[in-house]
Amino acid sequence: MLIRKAADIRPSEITSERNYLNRRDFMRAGAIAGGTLLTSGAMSAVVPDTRLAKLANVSKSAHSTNEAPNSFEDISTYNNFYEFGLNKDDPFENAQDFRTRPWTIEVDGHAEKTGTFDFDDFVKPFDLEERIYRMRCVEAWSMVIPWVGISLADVVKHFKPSSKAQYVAFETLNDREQMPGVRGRALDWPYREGLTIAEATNPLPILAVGIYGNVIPNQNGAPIRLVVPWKYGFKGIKSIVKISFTSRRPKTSWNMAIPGEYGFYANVNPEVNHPRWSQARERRIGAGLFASKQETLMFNGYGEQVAHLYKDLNLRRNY
Ligand SMILES: Nc1nc2c(c(=O)[nH]1)N[C@H]1C(S)=C(S)[C@@H](COP(=O)(O)O)O[C@H]1N2
Ligand SMILES: [Mo]
Repeated sequence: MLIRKAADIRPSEITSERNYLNRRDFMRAGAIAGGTLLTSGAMSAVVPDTRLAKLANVSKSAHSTNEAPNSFEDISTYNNFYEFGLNKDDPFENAQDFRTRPWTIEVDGHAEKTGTFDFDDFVKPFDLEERIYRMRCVEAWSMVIPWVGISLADVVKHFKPSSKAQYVAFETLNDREQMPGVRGRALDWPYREGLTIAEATNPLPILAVGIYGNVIPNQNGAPIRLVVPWKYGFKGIKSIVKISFTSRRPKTSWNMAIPGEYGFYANVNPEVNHPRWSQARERRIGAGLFASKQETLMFNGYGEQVAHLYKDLNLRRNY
């Protein structure tokens, strides 16, 4: 993970690139709207990208923050998704034609229900909720994102894991043809992440399928990605194709790549600095070039809901 200079953010350039709608985009909008999750009809005025259909039956959540969400522009053009390139605007540039249908999710390991499920069938049993969460990247920037997603705890319970299932592991699609970053060796592909079963059944984590009430943009991890708001952003694995219930702690991508810098737990902690920079403060994307950094909160401000999970853990060692 690299730190980008503020000068790398170019909202003015991005705006002009977004304001086109070619024939293929139009056809894709039709194809997406045909999915069972979705309604046809008017697009939300706050979302300029007309390819992203509106999600139906989304309820509000008591877990949402009332902090102002970042703009759709910020959320969908300033991304980390190394499969599509290393610069913050690469995922926006390179993921436009990424195919997210048909899409299957394989569930395996220590659970009663396993198998390979079509994306729509996978999501259908669960309630769609809007969850407005802070996201704190380990690189010391942050955003507030109005996700739409399903409760990971509900998903885990649905597959009926056995007592052997101590962890939940996730994998991203690994497609050299569609993902230019996978042809490079920035990470050992596929991107992998994992949680303990206690973390995965906490009420906060979601599998997100939308942003701002609409289908999630490709560059944010379409069609389905993990969001764990009290952990550094890299735990939020994108474009998930596999979920495994394991008895052993799974290997996770950034821990494999640089174990001295990125741990398995990766709980947001302003008191434990990254070896190369402080984690005490963060730059809120969209706050303006002259805004001062804000203080980073323990567990990203979600301590009341999650601190109990770590009462027997040394948080300085298990960062
Ligand atoms: N598959 C995959 N998932 C990923 C990443 C990635 O490179 N590949 N980057 C992570 C990092 S470092 C962050 S901060 C978040 C960024 O999510 P966003 O672009 O939707 O804000 O995605 C995470 N999930
Ligand atoms: Mo990140």
